[in-house]
Amino acid sequence: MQIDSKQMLNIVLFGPPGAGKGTQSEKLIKTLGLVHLSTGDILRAEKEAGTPLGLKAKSLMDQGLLVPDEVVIGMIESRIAANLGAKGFIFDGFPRTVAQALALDQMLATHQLSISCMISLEVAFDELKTRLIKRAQEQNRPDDTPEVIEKRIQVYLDNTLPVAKHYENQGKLRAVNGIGEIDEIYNRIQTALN
Ligand code: B4P
Repeated sequence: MQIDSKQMLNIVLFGPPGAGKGTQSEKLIKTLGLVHLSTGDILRAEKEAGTPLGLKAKSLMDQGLLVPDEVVIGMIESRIAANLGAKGFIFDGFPRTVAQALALDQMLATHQLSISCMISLEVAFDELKTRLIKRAQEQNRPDDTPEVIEKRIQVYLDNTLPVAKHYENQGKLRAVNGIGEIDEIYNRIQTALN
């Protein structure tokens, strides 16, 4: 794994919608003490607060579409700048397009930082749909309806999957089987990080 000159551990947690990025991030931040940057969580907080950004994001998110690159890039940029003394970052749900990945690499480079590795959670689409429909019943998220789930998976295939190739080309991609018990998957991630 590549650690930058400032010895920060910067992990991209990657995967399709419902792969368990948020679930595994929670465990990783506890053990590794990294700063958690989840664009999904930040956007949902903006939505709940009814900010102009949240209102703009709401209709896109509820349709399963991506929020514009410049919006999410700006959100991440300010949070990196505010946490330069941290042990490192977990980027959860970001980058979701190649343009976001290029922007992330560039903004880290301006602080002499870089991505250490990308953990890609691999989960079959049937399992993703089952998980998200279950979450819809538990949490009532408007983007977890069957039609919107189909759209989110299509957006993932069209726009997000090429991001894995971007980090594979840099020798940073680690694929992890994302099916099984949550602790079992977490152990696989730890093995991949070691
Ligand atoms: P996110 O919040 O990133 O949502 P996600 O992909 O659905 O979630 P995740 O993979 O984290 O799944 P989770 O752990 O919750 O994005 C939501 C929306 O925000 C996007 O559609 C987009 O509109 C917008 N957005 C976010 N980032 C953006 C960006 N960078 N650019 C543009 N737009 C952006 O797990 C899902 C469910 O599975 C949970 O219920 C969990 O309990 C369950 N689960 C987890 N692991 C399991 C396991 N091992 N077995 C069984 N169930 C499991």
